Parts: sequence; C-alpha cells; structure tokens
Amino acid sequence: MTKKITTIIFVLLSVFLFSNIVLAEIDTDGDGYSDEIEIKMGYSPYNKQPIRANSSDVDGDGLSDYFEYVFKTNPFVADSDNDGYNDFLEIDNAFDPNSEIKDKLPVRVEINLSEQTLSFFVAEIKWREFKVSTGKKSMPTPTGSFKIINKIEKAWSRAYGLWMPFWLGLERGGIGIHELPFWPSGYREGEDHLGQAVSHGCIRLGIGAAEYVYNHLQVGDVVKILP
Ligand SMILES: [Ca+2]
Ligand SMILES: [Ca+2]
Ligand SMILES: [Ca+2]
Ligand SMILES: [Ca+2]
Repeated sequence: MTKKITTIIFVLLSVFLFSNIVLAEIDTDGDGYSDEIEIKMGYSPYNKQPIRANSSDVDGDGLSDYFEYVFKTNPFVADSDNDGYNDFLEIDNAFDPNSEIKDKLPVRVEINLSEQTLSFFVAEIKWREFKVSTGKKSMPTPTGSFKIINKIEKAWSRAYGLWMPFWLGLERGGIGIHELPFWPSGYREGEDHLGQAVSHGCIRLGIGAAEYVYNHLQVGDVVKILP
C-alpha cells in the first residue's frame, strides 16, 4: 500500500516537473529560442524575425506581441475570446480579453514625481505611461496614497482664475489630477511644461491623456504618489 502511494506521488511529481520544463521550452515561432528567453531579452516570441516584442504585432490587433504575452491573449487572433471586440480594445477599456464575461479588470495609477510620469496599470500590468507636470519646489505635490473624492469634467479654479478640464480631486489639500489648464481668454498652458515640475501642487496631464485617465478612474479609487 505504502509502495503504491509512493509510486503515485512519484508519478504526480514527474508530471509536474515535466510540464514545467515543457513550459519553459515552448518556442512558438520556432527560431530556436524559447518564448520565455525571448521576452526576457526583449524580443517577440511570436515573430521569427529578430524584432522587439513591443514593436511587433503579428495579428495586427493593435496589441503588441509583448502585451499578448503578458496578458496571455492569442497573439495570432485579433479577438481572443471571439466576443466582437479585439484584444487591444478590451484591455484599453479594462475588459478581460480572454473571457466574454463583462467583468472589469482592476485598474490603478501611480505618479512618480522624480520621473514626472503617471503610470496606468490594468490587472497590475503597466499598460500606459503619460508625462505629467507636478508641483514646483515651493508648492510640492504631496506623496502618499490618496482617494479620489470628486470628478468634474470642467472644473474652475477660483484661486487662479483658470479652467482645469477632467478634474479628479484627491483627498488632500485641494489638489487633483487634470488636463493642462486654460484661461478664460482661451490661452492654454503649453505641452512643453509636461515633464517639468511647475504646477501649484496639482498633477497636470496632456490633452487626451487627462481624458483617458478621467474616464478610467472612479470616485473612491486610490492614487499613489511616489517621491
Ligand atoms: Ca522563439
Ligand atoms: Ca497583437
Ligand atoms: Ca491578439
Ligand atoms: Ca474580445
């Protein structure tokens, strides 16, 4: 009896180890390098040509081979779950590209003050990165985790007499995330300020980027601000 159990355990263990070895040795494009090695080296595991994973899109669905690998979507089929929406559109709108179930994937943002970037994560995978302009030295943006307390499509700043489109208010000192501000005259702050800490404490985003972030976050979501 004991011998039988030992045999079963041995067989199970072998299957487990063998499947792991097989997984590590999958070479989808048959170029002699495993998928895992290719991704580690930055190359596409689905393209025989020595092309970077983030600039190859074998099935032309807008989702690079790199993201197909990390989101485990089908790199050769535009619409992995066959629900009528391609893999890129699903991830960009935080839907699961591998399931027809309309549950949303979790999203979150992280702002890095020293890099002047806002990273947008879908299912804990870094999906997009935008340049920001945060508080200048005399009016620094606070670090920490802050809840979004309100959303206003076109907010007015009484203190500075300007419009702040796509406002996401944070639970800290009246600051928020918003698009490059503009004045009642129509003059708008230039995109060239992105990447420089010149704001009054808010996190400014470029045209398009602000709307994207606004549409993807809800009141109650947490924004992490790193030094
Ligand atoms: Ca390969
Ligand atoms: Ca693709
Ligand atoms: Ca695909
Ligand atoms: Ca789909």
